[in-house]
Amino acid sequence: MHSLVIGLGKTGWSCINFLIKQGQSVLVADTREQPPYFPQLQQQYPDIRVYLTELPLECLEMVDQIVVSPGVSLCHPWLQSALELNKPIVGDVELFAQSISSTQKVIAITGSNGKSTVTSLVGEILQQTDLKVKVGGNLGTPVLDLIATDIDVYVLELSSFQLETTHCLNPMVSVILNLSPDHLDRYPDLSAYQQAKQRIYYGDGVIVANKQQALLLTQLPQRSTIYFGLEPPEEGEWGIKSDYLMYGVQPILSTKQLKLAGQYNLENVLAACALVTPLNIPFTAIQQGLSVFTGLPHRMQWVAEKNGVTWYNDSKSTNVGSAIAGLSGFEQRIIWIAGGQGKGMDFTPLSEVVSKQVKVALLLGEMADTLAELLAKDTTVIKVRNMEQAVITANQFSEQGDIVLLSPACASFDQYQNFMQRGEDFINQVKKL
Ligand code: UMA
Ligand code: ADP
Repeated sequence: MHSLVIGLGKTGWSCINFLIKQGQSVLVADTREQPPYFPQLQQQYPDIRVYLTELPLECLEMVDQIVVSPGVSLCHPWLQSALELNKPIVGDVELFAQSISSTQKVIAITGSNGKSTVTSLVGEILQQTDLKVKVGGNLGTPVLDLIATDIDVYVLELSSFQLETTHCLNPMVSVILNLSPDHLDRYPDLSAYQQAKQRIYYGDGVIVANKQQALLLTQLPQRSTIYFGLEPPEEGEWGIKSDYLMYGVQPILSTKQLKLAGQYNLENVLAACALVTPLNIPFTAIQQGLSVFTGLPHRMQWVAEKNGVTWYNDSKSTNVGSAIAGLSGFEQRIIWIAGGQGKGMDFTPLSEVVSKQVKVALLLGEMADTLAELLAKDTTVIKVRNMEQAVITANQFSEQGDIVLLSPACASFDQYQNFMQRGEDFINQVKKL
């Protein structure tokens, strides 16, 4: 079998290692001049042919399958040519699905926001049991690097990009947490983005569904479904009643014992509970897991309190929906740092919450002008050059009782390598004050 791996980032590198171990012959291509794993490839596999920026058609003709990384759109001319040649196109998650044993279970999580939080929460809950568990996917560790024979359950965060090239993953249980516009630079419209996410329902496993998400509810397959929502639940559902997390009529945990703040995190917690339900684990494991989980860095992370002003890093807020959720979570006035790469999103839905909550908007990156023009009617807007200037300006404007929140509503790639680097920059600038 000859495979062409397209993309030499984290995923591509995991695919190359996996395919070589399987005894396959591999070619590699990347549209970039200097892809991240090029040095490792040259060192470990000096004989593998690599095509950078250009790919001759003969390469596509000569291989049996294309293994494409999530960062490369299926609309890219290389993939379009592959489709014309009827070459099978798969992603790393498909290779994973074909390789794991039928006794190994998969919990699959997608959605526009909350994926990483829910994936980690499910992992934390299952750590409290005897099950052998691995957690990864879009969260950071490529799925192929998780595979081991002794694993009982894989907990996978899956992006729409990964799902597009996945054909036979049959999760024991899967969820689309929520849907709001994102990645509209890759999809023609919201519906196409949703269709990519719907692929998570493939197979015959249990579905977990969010009762708050009307659009998603209309497109659920007719199968065994566990619902969750913020109201008191019906039998077999997860919900909230009088500040208690409930499974049907059974109280499980007081919400006061949760270390995660914000209404949207209650939804995340309920989703995690619903996802582990088919495993029939003891409720004590759920209680323990939920009460020790303090959240992930760069998601509404407390950074500092100075002169009565509290600073939060929500750098992972990379779309309009997550920024609205973040801003709505506070009663105090917010000095808001936002901007970055816009991914084709419509930012107008921000206006309402910005006019209510935001005292000053400090705008940076590629979207600074667009956001400033849109939001000038709703609040005071100031364009800033970089994070340092954003933090210094936020400090000047802040008064006792205010919140300073980095919740960019945009991707970071115009100024940073990723959202983590952006969050670290923010934290360091705050420390410098
Ligand atoms: N790229 C090119 N040319 C190529 C290949 C990649 O320009 O030939 C660019 C992409 O457009 C992208 C970047 O390189 O900007 C990285 O793409 P990649 O496919 O090489 O990414 P990996 O390093 O393999 O990381 C991917 C996920 N990245 C993306 O989907 C963009 C990581 O999710 C994931 O953790 C990792 O696989 C392991 O599964 C990151 C992400 O931003 C966190 N995901 C998006 C999101 O959450 O919104 C979907
Ligand atoms: P994802 O992996 O889908 O990006 P994360 O758990 O990393 O999700 O959270 C990213 C950001 O989205 C958080 O920083 C927060 O602002 C917001 N968020 C988290 N959960 C939700 C949710 N259930 N609904 C809306 N926004 C959310």
